[in-house]
Amino acid sequence: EASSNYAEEMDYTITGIDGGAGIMQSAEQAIEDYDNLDDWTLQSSSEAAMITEMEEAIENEEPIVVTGWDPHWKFAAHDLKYLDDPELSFGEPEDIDTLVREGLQDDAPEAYEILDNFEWTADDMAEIMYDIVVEDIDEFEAAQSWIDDNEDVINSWTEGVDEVDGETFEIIHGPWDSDLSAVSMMSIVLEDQGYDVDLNSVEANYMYTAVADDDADAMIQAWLPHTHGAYYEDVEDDVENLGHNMEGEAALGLVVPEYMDIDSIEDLQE
Ligand code: PBE
Repeated sequence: EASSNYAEEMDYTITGIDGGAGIMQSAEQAIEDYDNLDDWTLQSSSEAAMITEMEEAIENEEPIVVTGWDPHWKFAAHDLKYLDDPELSFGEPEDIDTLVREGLQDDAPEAYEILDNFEWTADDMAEIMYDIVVEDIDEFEAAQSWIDDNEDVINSWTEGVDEVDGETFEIIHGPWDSDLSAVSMMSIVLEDQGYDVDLNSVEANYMYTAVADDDADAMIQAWLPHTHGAYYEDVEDDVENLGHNMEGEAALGLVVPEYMDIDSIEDLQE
């Protein structure tokens, strides 16, 4: 059978990303939840390194299992599929929330209102991400061209909001392409409003503590309730959640190339 050597060929390894990512905790959970994964290990690296390994495997039509998520450009660039996850180790499709520091409404009511109004779709985000990574366009250029094409959407966030005069505003984000696309877009929107926006990238858990400790004004990539659930729980009382900016479209799991003839995490060999 074609699939019989997959596990050995992959050295019983799931190719992951940076250790702080929520999806890595979910993948460790999957190794616990599925008996057939007892002998498997999760390899951590970075999103870029994972993608390189995945693209090398695809080039050679070799098997590979990676930690994968949506929105993400990889599904537009390659034929990939999620493995079924009957144990829900990776949770159900989830939301992406906007979190701000306490007191922001008083200190920066204009930014607060825009962030409160902010909502978009997985397609919107994937479009910017694709331009940045696949088309190799500068992130702010890619974000600007999405903004130019979506004036109505932007107006629905900014309508009636006063301009400000060069106040600084700090957005904290994680080290992934999804975050980069979203914060590049929001930084342009806030700069157009008159803010001087700083973007800072940190490991996942520090996004949450930064907003809770007032070291950052906002984060716009809280993947909840599952992926960042543990990080969120720790700071829930010390941040303000402005609700979903994307609803029910964030999905996570183990992802393989279409040519692998398995469909479920349960099909990975012991
Ligand atoms: N991700 C992208 C992140 C959230 C956004 C799925 C890699 C994570 O796992 O924490």
